[in-house]
Amino acid sequence: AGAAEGPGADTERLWRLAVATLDGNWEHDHTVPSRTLYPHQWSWDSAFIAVGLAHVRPDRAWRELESLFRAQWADGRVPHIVFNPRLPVGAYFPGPEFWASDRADGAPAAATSGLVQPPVHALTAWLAYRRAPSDAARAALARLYPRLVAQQRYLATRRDVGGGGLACVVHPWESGLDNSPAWDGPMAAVPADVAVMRAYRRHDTRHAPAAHRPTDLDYARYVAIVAGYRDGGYRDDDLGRRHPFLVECPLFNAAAGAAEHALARIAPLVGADPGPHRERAAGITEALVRRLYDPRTGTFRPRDLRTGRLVPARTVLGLAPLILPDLPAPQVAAVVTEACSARFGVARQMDRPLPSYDRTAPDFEPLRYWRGPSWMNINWLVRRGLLAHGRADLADGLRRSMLGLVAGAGCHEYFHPDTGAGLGSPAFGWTAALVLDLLA
Ligand code: 9YW
Repeated sequence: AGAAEGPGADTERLWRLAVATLDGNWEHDHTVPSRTLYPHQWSWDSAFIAVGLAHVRPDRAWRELESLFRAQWADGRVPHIVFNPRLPVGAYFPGPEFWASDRADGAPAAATSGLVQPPVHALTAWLAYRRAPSDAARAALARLYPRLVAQQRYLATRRDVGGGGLACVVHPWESGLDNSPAWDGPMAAVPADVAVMRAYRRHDTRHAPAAHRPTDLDYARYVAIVAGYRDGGYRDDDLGRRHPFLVECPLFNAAAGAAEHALARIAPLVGADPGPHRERAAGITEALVRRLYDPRTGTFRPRDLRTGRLVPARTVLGLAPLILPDLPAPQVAAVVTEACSARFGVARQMDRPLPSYDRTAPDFEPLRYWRGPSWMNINWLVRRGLLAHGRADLADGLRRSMLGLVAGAGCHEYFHPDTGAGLGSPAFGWTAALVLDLLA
């Protein structure tokens, strides 16, 4: 695209498209992932979006993060959805009435979900600051710092159900990769009745083809897990005995480790001690290698705490530990090998986009959400990881592949991993934000 006008013209066109997408999704103090599919505020979306905003509207980057953290719970959890009270009842399913955060101890004034998402916020706050440092940015960082620390403390204490130094996710939604094949095993053990879903109306399938989304059985289980957690007041004590889904995820924990590295950089700017962050970062990296690395296959894979075993599926989640600057050399080499294998196809010159799942697997589904399609946020994290470990050659291949997707299809939510066709929402917040970061 744009070849006739030259690369400069194409860059200009993508830049304008991305800025227009972010502006169109801006909603008084945050950016919606999508006006149609996701009309409220989502946690890790806001984190990625802040990186893009820092390039064009730095004040909004801080408003984005601060509005999210205003909805932090007393125990430190940052909810995965903050509901916009200006929207009508029924604007999203499951909505505030289903989550009933107003009935839970320690919930904020705003209506929120009771789940979390991967803690990429400290990393992106640091990157936003570095991109546009100013007195106002430093003041915002100083206000955010104790909240970012509380977020980490929540995960390191209440969520270390396995007792091995990693946080567990209690719902596939917490992983950010809802219907990843990684969750098939753990999800199969969750009792649920598809008939329950008939009492509700799904929101996503009103705006996107059902074949591109999780199934009704997936949704029945999503809802059942939330209902149980909610009915226990979203308390985390005793989860090991009573909760049906408990998994240690390599991406989630790599994000937590990267957060400690970022907090170590932020701390001196706000008059705090970086030492404890460095120690915690080292602890998370060590625990990730010890608990989620499988030397037999040379991969990182989630651990199902209900069975004690690593899940068999090889998904893009396993590439995420590369974002840890202190990942030991043998694991770096193994992850790069996995990334460059036929499963994921990362290369200096990529012939196809990075998929979310092993493209050689028999159950690879190029259209269905996190079971094959290519996603910009994951590409962006893997690219950062490659840069952190001296693989600028591969990072550059990934960058060109990412820009090619958006040049060809626009700021879609996800992309067909063979053809690059746009899927899901056509005006998606983090896609726009991360494209700006690539272009800048
Ligand atoms: C949900 C908003 C969210 C993303 C998730 C994605 C999907 C649905 O949409 O989740 O209810 O959480 O899987 O990663 O944050 O874009």
